[in-house]
Amino acid sequence: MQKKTFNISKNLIAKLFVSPFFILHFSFFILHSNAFAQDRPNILVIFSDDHTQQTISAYGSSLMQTPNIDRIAKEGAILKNTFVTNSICAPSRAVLLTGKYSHLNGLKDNSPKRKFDGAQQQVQKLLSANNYQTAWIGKWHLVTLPQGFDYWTILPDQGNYFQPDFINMKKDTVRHQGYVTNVISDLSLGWLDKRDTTKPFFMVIGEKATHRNWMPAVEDLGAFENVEFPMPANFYDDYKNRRAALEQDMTVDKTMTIGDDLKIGVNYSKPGMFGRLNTAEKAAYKKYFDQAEIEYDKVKNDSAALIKWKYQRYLKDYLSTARALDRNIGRILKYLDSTGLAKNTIVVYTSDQGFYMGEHGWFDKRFMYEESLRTPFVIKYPGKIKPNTRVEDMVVNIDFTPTLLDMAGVNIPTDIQGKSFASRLLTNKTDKNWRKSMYYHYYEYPQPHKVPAHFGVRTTRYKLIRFYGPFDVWELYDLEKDKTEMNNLFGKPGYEKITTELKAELLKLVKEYKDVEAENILLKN
Ligand code: SGN
Ligand code: CA
Repeated sequence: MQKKTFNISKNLIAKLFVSPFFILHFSFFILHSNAFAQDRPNILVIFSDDHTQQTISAYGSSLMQTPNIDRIAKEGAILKNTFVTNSICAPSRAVLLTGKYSHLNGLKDNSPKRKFDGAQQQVQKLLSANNYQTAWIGKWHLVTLPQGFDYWTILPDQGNYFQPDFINMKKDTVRHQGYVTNVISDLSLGWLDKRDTTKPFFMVIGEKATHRNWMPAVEDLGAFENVEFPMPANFYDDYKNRRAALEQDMTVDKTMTIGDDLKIGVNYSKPGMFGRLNTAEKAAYKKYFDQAEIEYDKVKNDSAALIKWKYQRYLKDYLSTARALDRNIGRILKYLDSTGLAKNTIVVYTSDQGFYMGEHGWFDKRFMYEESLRTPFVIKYPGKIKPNTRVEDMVVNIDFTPTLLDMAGVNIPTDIQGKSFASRLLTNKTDKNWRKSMYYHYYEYPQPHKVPAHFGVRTTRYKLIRFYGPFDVWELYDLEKDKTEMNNLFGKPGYEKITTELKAELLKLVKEYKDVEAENILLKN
């Protein structure tokens, strides 16, 4: 009996070997793996802060044009459904470095007490071990200093928009003259110029833009002066049936300040972010914001008019910082073109998470709702990724690192929780086995912004969220019928079956990703 089985399988194997199907796939595999291993690409990741899809024209935004980000998408791929695991800065950076969820990489929130363990496995170390030269330049925000990079120079904490300080590898703090986005590009291009050209490079450019308090470069003051931005339909959300949304402290109306955020009546001689402007910058800021103050004075005693004015001012400043960001991305792309590096360099543009541009009346991020759950992701790799590739599959930021390792021909360690989507990008075919749901877990409560801790699951159609901490509540959304997540369906008649299914999916993901804290909460009720 055993012998017969062996004969059959031997026969089958022999047939398979000569089948055109096998030859095609085998030769594809050989070509594919050799292309990666022999000619390792350079990898450049431009990682911005709080830059959201709603403000990027490649994602369909009409708020502004972002020609250089769009160029990456046009020459390569745009990922339409990219999500983060924990919508906040330092945790997202830790996910990028490790390819693991916060509960495993150890960085659950932005608290300065929670230090990132740099001794752990990280993408730059894996690439270094495969002959890469590695660098991180710009915002870092992980409290402990970078480990495993050949070169780094980082902003302390959040950094400053003007005359930013940088901590260098000698641990000295050095002040640079200029606007932060320009300075970060200068330092990045400077490193590229002096790098060891015998090795491929991996560089992350950590941008400060478009983070609060949205200080534009002098040349971008007034860039959106005559524009009236449409307010999102749910700007005046009353948070009905959504206890956590009612709890938050991140509204344009109440949380956003007239002074530091909207730059009215600020003291330019006090040390701090405005005190850092040089004489010419102070004069330009004063001239521009004195004019804005005239408009403010007209509306300050009329709450309905004031909130509209705040919204317009918020967008003007945020989008102006995005303008300098996009312009600097253009500068970096031009450098790659002019040095001939472009043809063998993978360029990724992404952000640590999305952001609210007035949806639900908010700025900031944190919630598992669409605007902050999503993050932009565009990538080009000339000759390998077809121009204008559109990926609709659900990609999560744990997938970034394994994908880059895969493209570099480096083995993906089995403890990395993300999956490579390299073959999706290179073949332009949808993988039927790709994930159909994603898992999210946010922790930082109460300060700042009072968003209760929560975790949840998102499928292509539904989202189930479990808030915990100050109160235990569930939320359920049908994203097909309710794109802006205004109608919490949890507990409503007719939704019992889908709720049970989503709870089972959530428990499955929690177990798969080894999130013991969430598992214990789910098992209790
Ligand atoms: C600062 C901001 C917050 C922001 C956090 C985290 N306040 O504390 O609004 O949520 O950073 O942002 S500010 O008054 O100092 O601007 S993150 O992008 O680093 O996660
Ligand atoms: Ca951020």
